[in-house]
This record gives sequence, C-alpha cells and structure tokens, in this order.
Amino acid sequence: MLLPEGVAIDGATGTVTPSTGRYEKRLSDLRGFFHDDAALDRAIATDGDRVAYEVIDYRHEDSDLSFGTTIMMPGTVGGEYIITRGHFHLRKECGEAYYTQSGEGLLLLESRDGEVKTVEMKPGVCAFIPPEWAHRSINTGKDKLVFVWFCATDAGHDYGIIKDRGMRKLVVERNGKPTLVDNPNHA
Ligand code: PAN
Ligand code: ZN
Repeated sequence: MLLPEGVAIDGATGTVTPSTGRYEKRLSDLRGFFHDDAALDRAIATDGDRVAYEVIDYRHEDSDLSFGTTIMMPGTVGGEYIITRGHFHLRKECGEAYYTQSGEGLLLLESRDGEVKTVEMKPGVCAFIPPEWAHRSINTGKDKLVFVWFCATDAGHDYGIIKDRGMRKLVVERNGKPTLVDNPNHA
C-alpha cells in the first residue's frame, strides 16, 4: 500500500524531495525539434552540448496521479528559444496542468485539427492543458523556467507527430522580444 507523504518542491531550482526519477535532455537530444538543425550544430560547436532541460518526477505506478518538475535553461538556437520536445498524450482523455514556479515562458499548444493557442507561463499562473492538445513549453526569459506538472501516471507521450511534422508556430527572439511566427518547416 502506498503511504501519504509531503514532497518538497523548490520553486527556484525545481528539486523534488523525495523523487522517483529524473532525466535530462541536451541540445543534441533536440535535433529535429528546433527549426534549424544547422544552427543547432553551430550552438553545440560554440557552447558545447549543454543541458536544455531536466525533468524530475514523483510517480507511482499504483497511483493514477503523478507530478514533478521541468527545469528549462534559457537561451536560443537559431533565434528560437529553448523548447521541450512537445507531445500529445497517448491516452486521449488525459489533460495536464503546468504550474509555473519561476522564470517566464510560453506554453505553445496545438489541437489535433491544427488550432494554435499560447498560454503565458509565469509564477502564479497554472496552465490547463486539455486532452488532445499537443503541448510544448518554451523558456523566453533570461533565467531558468521552472514549472510543476500534474498528470495521469499512464497518460503516455506521443512525440512522433510533432517530431515528424513540426508544430505550426515557433517562438523566436525578434528585437529582444518573444514573437510567434509560422514554422517554415511545418509539413
Ligand atoms: C511534462 C513534459 C516535460 C518535458 O512532464 O514531459 O515538460 O517535455 P517533453 O516530454 O515534451 O520533452 C509533460 O507534459 N508530461 O506529460
Ligand atoms: Zn504532457
């Protein structure tokens, strides 16, 4: 039987204590997700293959509910702000919530039929991600972007569609400001 417990989440660093797992994605892991792979190669050659984001979870297979944090580094690749891969959930009834703790960003969402929405990510805002909306978070700030996510344990991730087709929109830095533009590679 699972026992109740308090889990400490540091909103500045994103550490989760206790946690059940973690992974990180480096720039090279995001090849095919940014719009400009040549710019990605140049960024890796210049800065090294740095960590783009880290995910820490509190997750028990015997419970329907999981949560954790995502910690995103600042920066751009070919003018595009650092992104997560982005995914649909495999289980079609599964939504999610993203509660931003620190930093600033944009949550980019795209429905199955191609509607695009954004939700501002900043401390105090909990973004509701409905089922059947692909979601990608984007760090548009100068500091780390840290958010807590709450999701069904067995929601599952489908990365294929986003990787193959791309999302319809990109968020790029224009005159120092985040700007939503069409993705020239969208298939
Ligand atoms: C989040 C994401 C996390 C990393 O936990 O998985 O922010 O983003 P990608 O999985 O798109 O690389 C979530 O949405 N879980 O369902
Ligand atoms: Zn998700």
